[in-house]
Amino acid sequence: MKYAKTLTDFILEEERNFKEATGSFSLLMLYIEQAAKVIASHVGRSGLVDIIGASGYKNQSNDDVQKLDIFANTALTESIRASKQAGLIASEEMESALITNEKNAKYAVFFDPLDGSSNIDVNISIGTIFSIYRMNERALQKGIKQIAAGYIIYGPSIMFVYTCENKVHGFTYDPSIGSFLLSHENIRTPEKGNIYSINEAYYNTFPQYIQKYVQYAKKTDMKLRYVGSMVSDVHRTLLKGGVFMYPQDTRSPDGKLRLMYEVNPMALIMQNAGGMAVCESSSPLLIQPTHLHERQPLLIGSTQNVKDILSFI
Ligand code: AHM
Ligand code: MG
Repeated sequence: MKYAKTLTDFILEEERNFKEATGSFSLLMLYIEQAAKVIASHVGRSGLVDIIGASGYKNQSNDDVQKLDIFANTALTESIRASKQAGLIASEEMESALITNEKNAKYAVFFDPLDGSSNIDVNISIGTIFSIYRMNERALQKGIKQIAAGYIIYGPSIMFVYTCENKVHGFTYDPSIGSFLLSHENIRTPEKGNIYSINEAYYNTFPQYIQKYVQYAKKTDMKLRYVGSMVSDVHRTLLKGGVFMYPQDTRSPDGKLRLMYEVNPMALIMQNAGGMAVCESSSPLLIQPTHLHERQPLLIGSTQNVKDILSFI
């Protein structure tokens, strides 16, 4: 039987490659992995809520179930706190950042606990996104300072994808043993793909260069795919190539996606897989965030496809 490396093995092995490693980062990652499993198990039973009722769901403290995105937020926050490695925790579901009492903690963690949560009711893939920085006097650092970022996709199979040290790896959950197994080592996104992904219903509100690109795409052999769940759309783009777009438009001049929880972690993953991400014309990773819940437009995917869009500016 072939030995399959688990995410836990992998994280610990990576740690051994760093002479100065103290184990602190690995510990944080292992607690995030644990929270991902708890969230996955709840997401997997979300359709049963009307049948078995709220009492079918208990969290670790035995409280009754909350809305799934609030549950995911609590599960991640509690798990990251329990690791004692984070000095700052912030999420799309929290009004302000949580400063923990861990004085020597080295890391700051930002996350979107359940992205695309409007898709839960109709059994469409959703995800969790996280982003890790070193603690700094400045709570909001540029995306380029992320030391790791990742997402968990709750789809037909559950995957944990993360980037650290310029590499992107994917792990698929095996429920029979309760572990994520290395299934996609060193993911490289294709240089060019034939799928574009955008909510075309907003076409009339898009900036002109996006409208021109969409018109151009329709004249090529490109296909349109849009799940409306960013983790799913970006995951497909990462593996198959192409481009995902959530531009600014006249309804939302800054776009919809949040810089700290959605745009920056995905941009780092895509960049480290050899792809490209831009806000309008430059990398979101270079933006100095001005507030926690800041939004930014995003074009992300295969380098050639992103460049094609920029050529219409
Ligand atoms: P959310 O964080 O409230 O779930 O919103 C983000 C989601 C993304 O997953 C997705 O790409 C986008 O909203 C879809 O928005 P729209 O319905 O405008 O196309
Ligand atoms: Mg979100």
